[in-house]
Amino acid sequence: MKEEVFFNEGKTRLQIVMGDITGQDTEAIVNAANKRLAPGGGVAGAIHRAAGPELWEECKKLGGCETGEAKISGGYRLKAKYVIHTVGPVYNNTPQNARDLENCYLNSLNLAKKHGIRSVSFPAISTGIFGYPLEEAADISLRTVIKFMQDNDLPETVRFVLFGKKDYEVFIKSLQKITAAWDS
Ligand code: AR6
Repeated sequence: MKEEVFFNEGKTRLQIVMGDITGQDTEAIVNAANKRLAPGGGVAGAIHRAAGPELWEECKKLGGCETGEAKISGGYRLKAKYVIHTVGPVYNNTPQNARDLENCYLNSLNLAKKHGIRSVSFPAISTGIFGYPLEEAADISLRTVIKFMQDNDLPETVRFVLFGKKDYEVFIKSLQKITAAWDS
């Protein structure tokens, strides 16, 4: 698997990889869910298929999830012990979209921290069916995660898993832009 490790301060590190999130060996994977936490399409459908029907059985009991918030469940047949479900914003080009997207990452990371989770994989939340432009989403997602990792010891590893070469390259470019601004 292609891997770019960029941020390595103390114990924390950020990885950007190309691949399928359902096969990741991090302790938790994050699901780009809908408010009912139902299987649906996209990455949510893939996670539910790979985890098995027990995941939906548990999700039914979690009481849904609002935009920007996060809930945690078991991982069942996944390698990951936990699934963190977060609901991204449906893109409509308002400032609230960015705040909601940021909150998805912050609430997911805080939940991981609270459960002592050391490694977590994220998909590019909202950039599929919910229509968030990838470049904008990459910038917000990376900045939010980097800031969190600078301020917290857990999770130690955060992995972005991009589904295809184009998305992977957008994230790498976005990261280069962010780090270049630090150096200048
Ligand atoms: N691994 C990693 N990334 C994936 C995978 C995978 N297996 N499959 C898709 N992606 P989306 P959203 C990427 O549409 O935009 C669902 O039906 C995909 O290429 O899954 O937040 C839910 O139930 C894209 O870059 O999530 C909601 O109703 C990213 O994951 C709604 O879609 C997110 O795409 C959520 O929409």
